[in-house]
Amino acid sequence: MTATVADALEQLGVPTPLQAVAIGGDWQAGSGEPLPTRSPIDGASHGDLALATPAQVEQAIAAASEAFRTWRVTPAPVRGEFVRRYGEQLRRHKADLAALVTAEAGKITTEALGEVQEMIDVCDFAVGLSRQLYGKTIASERPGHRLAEQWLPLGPVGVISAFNFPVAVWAWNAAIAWVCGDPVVWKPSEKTPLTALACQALVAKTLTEMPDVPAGVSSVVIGGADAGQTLAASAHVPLVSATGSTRMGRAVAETVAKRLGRSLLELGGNNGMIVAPTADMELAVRSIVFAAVGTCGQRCTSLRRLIAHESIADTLRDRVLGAYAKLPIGDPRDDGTLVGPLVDEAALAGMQDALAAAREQGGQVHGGERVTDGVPAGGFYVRPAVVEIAADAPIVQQETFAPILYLLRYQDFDQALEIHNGVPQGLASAVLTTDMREAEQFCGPAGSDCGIVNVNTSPSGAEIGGAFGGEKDTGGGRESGSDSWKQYMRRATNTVNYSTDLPLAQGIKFDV
Ligand code: UN1
Repeated sequence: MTATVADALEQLGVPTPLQAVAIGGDWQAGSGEPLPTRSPIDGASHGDLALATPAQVEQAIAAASEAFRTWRVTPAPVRGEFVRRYGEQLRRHKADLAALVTAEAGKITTEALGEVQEMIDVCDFAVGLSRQLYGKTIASERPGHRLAEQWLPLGPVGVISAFNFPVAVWAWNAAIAWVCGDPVVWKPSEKTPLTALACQALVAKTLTEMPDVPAGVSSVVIGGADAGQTLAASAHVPLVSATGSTRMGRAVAETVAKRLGRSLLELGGNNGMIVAPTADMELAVRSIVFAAVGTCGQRCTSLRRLIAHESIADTLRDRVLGAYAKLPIGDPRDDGTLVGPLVDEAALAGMQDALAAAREQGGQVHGGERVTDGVPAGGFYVRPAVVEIAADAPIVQQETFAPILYLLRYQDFDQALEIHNGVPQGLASAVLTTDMREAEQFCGPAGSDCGIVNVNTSPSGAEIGGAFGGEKDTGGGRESGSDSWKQYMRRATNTVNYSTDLPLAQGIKFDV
C-alpha cells in the first residue's frame, strides 16, 4: 500500500486491516475466501481482505429491513438532511476519495475528482428532491371523492456496481434511495473494495452527526458473485440496481424476476457517434478523443463506433490518429497524463483478442499495442486503437471494455442511422452535424434508439440531472436524475370518500 493510499484511508476513517463488511459504522471481517487487491497502476497490493459470505450479506439485509421500519416514517426532508451532510463529507474528503479511485480504478486524477464531484452533485439533487417527491391529485368521477397518488418508501435496495465508476454509480443509487426512504446494501466490484469501504466510512461519520438515523440505512459487503446472487434472490430486497456487463445483468434480472422483484439495470454500451459532412471538425476531434480514450475506454458510455460520412472519413481518421499519437499515456497520478492503465491483465487480453478478431474480419488496425516504456511496470497500459472495418463485421457488435474505436463509413444519413442502431446495445449516442434536420431526426422517433442521445457533444460524460441508462441489451433502467427516483418508491393510489353516499365507479349499481 502506498503512503498516499494509507493516508487517504486514515483521513477517510477506514479501519485497517481492511474488513469486508460494514453495517452503518459497525465493521466486521469477512468470513469468506481471501481477496487479494492490486492497483492497476503498478500491480501493487493494497493489502488482502477476506470476502463476505452470503450469510453476512443476509445480516446486512436484515439490518436494512430493521432500519426500514424507522427510515420509512422519517420525514423525507430529514432524510434529505442526512444526504446533505453526506455530501458535505464528500466535499471535505474529495481529494482523498479521488486518490483512492485513481489507485483502484486507475483513473487519471481529473477524472477521479470528476467522479467524486458526480457524487456531490447527485447528493445536492437528492436533497432538493427530498422536498419534491410529488404525487398527483386526479379528478375523481365520483362526487365527494378525492383521488390521488402518493409515493411511499419501497424497502431495502441492493446495489451491485462495477469497477469503472466505483463510487459515483453507488451514490446515484444511494442518495436517491435514502431520500426515498430506502436503506441500501451495496455489493461493489471485487476490483475496487477500498473506495467502497471509504464511502461507507463517510456514512459512518455522517451517522455520528445524526444519531437518530438507523445504522442499517447503509451497508457495504465486499463479496463475490454469490453475494450479488444473495441480494438478487432475497425477498427482502424489493429493488436490485445492477451496473455491469449484460451477462451479469441478465443473471441478476432472471433471479429478481423469479421472485417478481424489481430490477434496475445499467449494462453494456456500444456507443456510436455519427459525424456528418457539415460537422465542426475541431469539435469533432476533441469530443471523439475524450469519449474514446477517456478512462482508457472503460466507461459504459465510451465511444466505440465512429460512423463517419465517406467524404470526411479519411480526414477524420488522420486527425484522430494525429491526436492519438500525442496522447500522454502513463501513470494516472501524474499531471498531464490523459490515458491511464487498463484495469487488469484480463482487460488487456480482451482488447488484444478483439483486435485479432477485427484483423481476421478484414479490419485495418492502427495502434492498440501494449505500452511498456515510460509507464509504471506491473500495469497494463495500451495505445488506443482505431480500426477501419466494415459496419457489418461481427466484432463491431460487441462491447470490448478497452480503447478500441471502430471507424465505419456511410453514404447517406438513413444508412448512418441504420448502422448506428444495428447493434444489440442502446446506451449512449451522438450526432455531430450543423444541419438541424439531421440533428432533430437523430433525436426523434426514427433516430437513435439509445437512452442518451446527444448533438454536437460526445456520448460520454453525462451530467447527473438527466436520467441515465439505455435500451435493449443495456437493460432499460434509468438512474440518477429526472424522475428516476420513482423506481425507488411504491406508488399508492388513494380514493378517499368524504361524502355520506357510496357511489361506485363506472356507474355500477349494487344496492344491498
Ligand atoms: C458508467 O460508465 O457506468 O456519463 C457511468 C458518463 C459518466 C457515468 C458513466 N457520467 O460517462
